[in-house]
Amino acid sequence: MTSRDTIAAIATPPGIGGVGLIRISGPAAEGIAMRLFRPLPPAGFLSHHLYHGEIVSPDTGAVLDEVLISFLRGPRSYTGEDTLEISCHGGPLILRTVLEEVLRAGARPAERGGFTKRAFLNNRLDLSQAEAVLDIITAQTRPGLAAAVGRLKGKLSGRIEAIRSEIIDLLAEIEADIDFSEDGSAEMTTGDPLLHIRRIIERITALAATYRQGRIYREGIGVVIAGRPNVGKSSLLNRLLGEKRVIVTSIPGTTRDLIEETVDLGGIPVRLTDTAGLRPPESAIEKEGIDLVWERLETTDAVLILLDGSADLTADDRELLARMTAKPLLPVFNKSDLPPRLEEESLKGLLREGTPPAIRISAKYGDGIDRLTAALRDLVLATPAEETQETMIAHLHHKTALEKAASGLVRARDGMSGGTPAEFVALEVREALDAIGEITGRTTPEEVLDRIFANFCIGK
Ligand SMILES: Nc1nc2c(ncn2[C@@H]2O[C@H](COP(=O)(O)OP(=O)(O)OP(=O)(O)O)[C@@H](O)[C@H]2O)c(=O)[nH]1
Ligand SMILES: [Mg+2]
Repeated sequence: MTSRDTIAAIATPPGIGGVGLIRISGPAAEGIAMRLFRPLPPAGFLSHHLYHGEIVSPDTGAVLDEVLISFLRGPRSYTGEDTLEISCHGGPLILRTVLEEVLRAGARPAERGGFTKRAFLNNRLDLSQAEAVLDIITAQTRPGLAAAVGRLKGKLSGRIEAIRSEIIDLLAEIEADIDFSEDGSAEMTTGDPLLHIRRIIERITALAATYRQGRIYREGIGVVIAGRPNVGKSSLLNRLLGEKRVIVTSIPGTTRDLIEETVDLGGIPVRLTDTAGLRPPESAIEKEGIDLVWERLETTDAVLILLDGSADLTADDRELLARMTAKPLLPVFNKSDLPPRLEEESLKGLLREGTPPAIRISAKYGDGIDRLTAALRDLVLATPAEETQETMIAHLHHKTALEKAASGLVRARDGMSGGTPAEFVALEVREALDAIGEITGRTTPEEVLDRIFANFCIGK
């Protein structure tokens, strides 16, 4: 596919910067350069060369900016089309003015993800790779970034294509049987295809199971630090951040607002929220703060319950523990530098089964923080570090497509062993094939494509 129209957008973020980039893709790209750029190279623009000059308004002759431009002749460009890139000075007014001239010269404003969508439609990238572009831009940690780069390089596509080609082989086996039995000469041979289908189902299920991990690496997870006043919640947030972000005092009830900061815990972006200490409030302000905590505890992914390890459990501690029944919890005993009063035993009967053992730390002096971050990581990931998958799916619609494919194949398998005619078995297998194709974009409906590219920024 080559587009008939030409799109243009500012590709750098809004604001002031050293350089601002305007990107133009489509058949008018070269004409726009001819119209706006001076001095024109005598032999025209060579592809993949850099030209230094000015953008001049064709109407007024006014010089708008001194720029560097490059013209990339399709298909050797990101979108696969003729592409013009204008590097201007990075000021919002300059960029807007030059973009307006570009639009007047024959381009239209690009929609979100317009360039990447063209790259996809022109087969420069498959859909999972196009999505990886967005994942790279929004990655928050190194492992998340590495996984996204792997997807852009085609690691996921490779696995999907391998599964697809196995399904195609399977379909061929089944359809060969259909042809065969039309002669009336043979019944369907179920031995081989059945084994084959089981193996494919296993591979699909294994890939679908990487979603939880992939999503956590991509989006991160929310953890609320909760506890009664003065147990050291704010001290812990500061410790995990490595800076004095929040006020710490010995006065109970110091923190009033929810304070959210993202930390990188072993590669997972964790949004940590420091909260007001939970107790019967002593003022209207404190009550507001505490109401916010209970609300946030409803929606968070996991809770770090902080207890003062140098004191006995109080009624406020018990109330918090009693109300925390539904979320993954990590109990933490703070102030390990002081003589201990709390023991694991103290929590007996107060925690849900499966809650990990308490970690002893000193937020003030830093003891036990490594063990705490490891335990938090295990809590949110629920898988040990060494089991991290190389290829992870990170988008819900990937998981849905894989599950759809697996259930089609399960129906085919059951049909096959139950003696269903091969034509019907083949139909189920075809459905599975279509579902798998949605991941790489072979069979993805237009509205799903639109939804995916709408998440991109303009200019990408
Ligand atoms: N000895 C000791 N003191 C600590 C430790 N962590 C925090 N503290 C002290 O405990 C007091 C309260 O600390 P904060 O971090 O403000 O406690 P908080 O839970 O945020 O309190 P609120 O905001 O009132 O709910 C301060 O005086 C801290 O210095 C620790 O590990 N050891
Ligand atoms: Mg505090």
